[in-house]
Amino acid sequence: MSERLTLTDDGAAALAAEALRHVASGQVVGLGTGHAATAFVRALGARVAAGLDVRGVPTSEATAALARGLGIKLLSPDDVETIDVAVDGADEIDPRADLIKGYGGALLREKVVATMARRFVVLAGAEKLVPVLGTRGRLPVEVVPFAAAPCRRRVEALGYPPTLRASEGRPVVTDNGNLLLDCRVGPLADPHGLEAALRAIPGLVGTGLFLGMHPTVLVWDGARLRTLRPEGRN
Ligand code: A5P
Repeated sequence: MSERLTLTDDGAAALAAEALRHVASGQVVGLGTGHAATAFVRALGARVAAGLDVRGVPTSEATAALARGLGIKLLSPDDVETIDVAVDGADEIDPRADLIKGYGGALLREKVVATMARRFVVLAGAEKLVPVLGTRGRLPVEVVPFAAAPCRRRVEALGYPPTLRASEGRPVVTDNGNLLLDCRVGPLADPHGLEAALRAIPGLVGTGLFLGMHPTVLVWDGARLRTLRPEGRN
């Protein structure tokens, strides 16, 4: 997959417009994080300004601030039992529509919201499609600060050298007050096994593997939009 291809603002807007077709008045909507999700939140905000009645459950403080500014009323996972539809981006999408997420750092809240949703809609440029998860070489995981060092050692021992995510010389702190390890991976032969192994590490509270969630994946290929037909699903 070419790293040169990136989702243009026009592509993101086209994906966002299509995702809006999955939203109805009165619904609770999960609001993702990142470029594509931001385009959706902006499009949803325009609809809300025109009278659409929805509540949003944001996956990050950045998305919450954006949505609030657009007049979208917000709820937290505490307030609702289910979310009608969640809309988010992804960093890798395999042919079964399993995902890697978290390059933007919001993986834990994103997974909470996605798993609460009756329908999960993923918006992505075609550059995010990979033959096998891990192809882009990076899997983010979230760890509590107290356990950062042992988590690093345990992840390294599994064979996935981790790098503490930093920005301007300081560790990146998530909206949950945690730290991020970017694990160096290759194409993953057994993502479910890796998920189980990682989640067994005390202090590791989330991974960027989004497996078996059966999202509806909308893909922008630079000229047109299509819905992914996942392998193994009717
Ligand atoms: C945020 O943590 C991520 O999971 C994003 O959803 C993902 O990185 C996709 O973002 P873009 O739409 O910005 O590529």
